[in-house]
Amino acid sequence: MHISPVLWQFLVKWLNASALFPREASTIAPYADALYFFLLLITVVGLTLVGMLIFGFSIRYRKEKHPVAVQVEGSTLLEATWTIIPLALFLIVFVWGALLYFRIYNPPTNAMNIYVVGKQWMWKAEHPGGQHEINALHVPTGRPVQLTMISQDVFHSFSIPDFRVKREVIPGRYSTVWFQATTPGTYHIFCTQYCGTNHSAMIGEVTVLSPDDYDKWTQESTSGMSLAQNGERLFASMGCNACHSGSAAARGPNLAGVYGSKLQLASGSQVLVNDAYLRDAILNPSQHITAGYAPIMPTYQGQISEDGLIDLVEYIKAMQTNYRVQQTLTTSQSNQTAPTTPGTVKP
Ligand code: HEC
Ligand SMILES: [Cu+2]
Repeated sequence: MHISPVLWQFLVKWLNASALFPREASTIAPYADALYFFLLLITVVGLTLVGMLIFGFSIRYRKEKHPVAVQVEGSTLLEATWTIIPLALFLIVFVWGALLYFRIYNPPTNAMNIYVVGKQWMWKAEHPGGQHEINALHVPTGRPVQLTMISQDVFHSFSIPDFRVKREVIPGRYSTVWFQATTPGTYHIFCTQYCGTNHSAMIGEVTVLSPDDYDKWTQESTSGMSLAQNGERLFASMGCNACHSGSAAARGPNLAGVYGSKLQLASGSQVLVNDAYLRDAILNPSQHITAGYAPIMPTYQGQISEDGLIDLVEYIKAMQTNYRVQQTLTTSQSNQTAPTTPGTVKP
């Protein structure tokens, strides 16, 4: 829907100034608000119409003028009118909402990915470059950012009202959300699903930086190890490379290039290997056996933290050739990775 830009800006400024309405700080925000204002508009029009009819009829058909009630039999025209107009309005809202939904839930393919782990009661953000943050998230303007989120305990819900972004964060399953920030500044992060005693303290701050400042921030706050590098270490220390050595004689399949591919399973079906599949393959290997291999991989349920799983997933994603794996085999060193304890950031 096209509202005049001047009217739109006036409306938004006025709402922001009255503190009734969050700021619009992402590319999707004006679109979400347009639908919201449309809903508000038809609600107000409907309310006014019904209110006026009640008022008018109660004067017109008052007791003095119509002492005896008259039964009115149906009018096809009237019934058709009050069926078709609301139906049309609801269909407009449905189609509009569906289009917006697909836009919000399908991240652009060039989106940069940041992991978010929710737990009672904090948000942890993990950048591919190895920057770890707690109850904070730094993102650049002008670039689509996808969040791959998971909970370590109960259901949470990740919300940035100023970006019009909100998505459930679920134990045992990755969910994603994306946005593109437009204006440098700081914005609230909330958990919008009651998740226990300190739910109200499960809040944080998104800091939106200009691309230059963001690059500066990335360099200054790196832990020196990318997620994939952490994953490489973990891969060695958990003994994954005993089977996934990448050599032809290995007992497990070569994991190089598996990410993003279609994997043939022993059951005959095919699966797309994405983050969720990799995580599941590590935790529940017996659920989907790769064709041509024996079901010998042990489950790692309860042995690797969500942070560790993210590291492994990032490592397998990054593993396009065997080169790194072979290197790991020869320099196999193990330290890593105790799950982060509350309040501390991994070094
Ligand atoms: C005892 C040998 C063994 C160990 C140890 C092992 N795996 Fe596996 N893995 C296999 C075999 C065999 C398969 C194929 C059959 C299946 O799907 O279970 C497999 C399948 C997989 C898959 C599915 C993708 C594919 O190409 O089939 C992933 C991902 C994976 N392993 C990751 C890991 C990680 C990460 C570790 C360490 C935490 C690990 N594996 C430890 C033997 C092993
Ligand atoms: Cu929560």
